[in-house]
Amino acid sequence: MSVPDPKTRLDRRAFLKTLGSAGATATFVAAAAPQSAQAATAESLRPDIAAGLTGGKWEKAVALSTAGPGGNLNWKPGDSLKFLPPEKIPRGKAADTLATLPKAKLLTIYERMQLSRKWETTFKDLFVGGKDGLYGSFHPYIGEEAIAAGVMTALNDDDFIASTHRGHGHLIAKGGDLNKMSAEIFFKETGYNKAYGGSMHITDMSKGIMGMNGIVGAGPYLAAGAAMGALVRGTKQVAVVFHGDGAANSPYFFSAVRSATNYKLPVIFVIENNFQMIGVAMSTVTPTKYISDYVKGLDIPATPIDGNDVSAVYTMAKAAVDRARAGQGPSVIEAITFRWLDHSGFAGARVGVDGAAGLPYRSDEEVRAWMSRDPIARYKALLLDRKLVSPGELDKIDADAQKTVDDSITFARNSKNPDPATTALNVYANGAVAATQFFNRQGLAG
Ligand SMILES: Cc1ncc(C[n+]2csc(CCOP(=O)(O)OP(=O)(O)O)c2C)c(N)n1
Repeated sequence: MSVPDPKTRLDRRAFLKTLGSAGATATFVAAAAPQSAQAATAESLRPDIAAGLTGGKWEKAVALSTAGPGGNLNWKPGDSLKFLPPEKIPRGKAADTLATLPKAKLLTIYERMQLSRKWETTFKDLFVGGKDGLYGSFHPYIGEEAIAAGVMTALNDDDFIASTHRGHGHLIAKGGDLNKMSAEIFFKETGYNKAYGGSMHITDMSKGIMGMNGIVGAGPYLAAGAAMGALVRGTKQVAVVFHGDGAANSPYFFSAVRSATNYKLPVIFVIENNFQMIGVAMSTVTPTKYISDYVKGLDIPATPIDGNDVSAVYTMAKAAVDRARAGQGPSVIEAITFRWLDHSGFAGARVGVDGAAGLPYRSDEEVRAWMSRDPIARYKALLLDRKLVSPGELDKIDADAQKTVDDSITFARNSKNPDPATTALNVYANGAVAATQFFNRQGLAG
């Protein structure tokens, strides 16, 4: 069996063949990358995978996450993330463009990024601290806030968004209601879904929020459909779908982008490339260096940008929105970013500490490097460096944002649990009939 040489560009076919013959289904595998910080021993992998990858001559193995971002071996050692400038203060044309926005808008961007960060951080502390007995899925967006904030700044209130399982930041950036969202996480009757949805089903059509969505890859068609509706009605509304790098590998993404290009739909595909799909190494599923390369050939704008720089996100989103409203069709924006915490829940997180450590599919060094590119700190530095706002104004927003978050949690705690009699209501099927049928099948009908 031939073994791909990980020191050079990966031979994907050989690699996947090797993986297949080793019976591996995914996750992180091993390669020799001398710059690695997090070494995994051969013993820590399934022996058949280890033997398959090394031809039995195992010497030293390291997690793939260090060979390229997220373990994407289409990156060669020494490649740099040119779209992630090392500077702490974003500069250049995008920053100049953002700086022309009215001050109130600049402050709203900052406020919504902080609300998102503080709301999720507070919930992280509540989940980890365990006092409120919280349970259920919670996919944190911490570290990715500039994407939602930048895109939403380019949208009108009546534009549509389709969100993901990682959707709290999208809702907050579009002006959603924190009280109702907190109450939903507490499963109280005052929640967005009256306690029956939880984090992944929050929807607010009054704000054009077509819903968070637990089905990976479902968003592209929802947004394309909303865009088609807007086109037919002639309303000039635009639809945006946010989704991850993993979802971009779904057939729905390809199909929706192709159809949207064909019909020149006013839709924007925003790929939040955080290089992580739960714990799957990108090398096993991603055949290109950039996800946006997937749509080459359609002749639509498809650009990787620094997703941790709100000025880059806003400027690119504004161009895409203008193009969509002018009837020129869709765009793809690949916002490069990183999530600080675990995929879902809070493994490796501690109360009062940012980021999660010790997760098996990434190195702590990688996490620290990305945390040093904190999108909020960088936006704050930009605002202050250009004297667009005063430090006192930002301090007040910080304090007010924390109070709003805390108030929403008090609201949730003080709300009632749902009445069990409402269980079968608010479902698409006729709830009462469906419940009767269910109880009959179970032999429980009274
Ligand atoms: C259709 C479907 N397949 C699989 C899953 C399980 N799943 C939940 S999140 C996830 C990874 C998604 O990765 P990505 O799209 O990159 O988003 P991220 O979590 O990184 O934000 C998977 C496979 C699912 N929810 N839906």
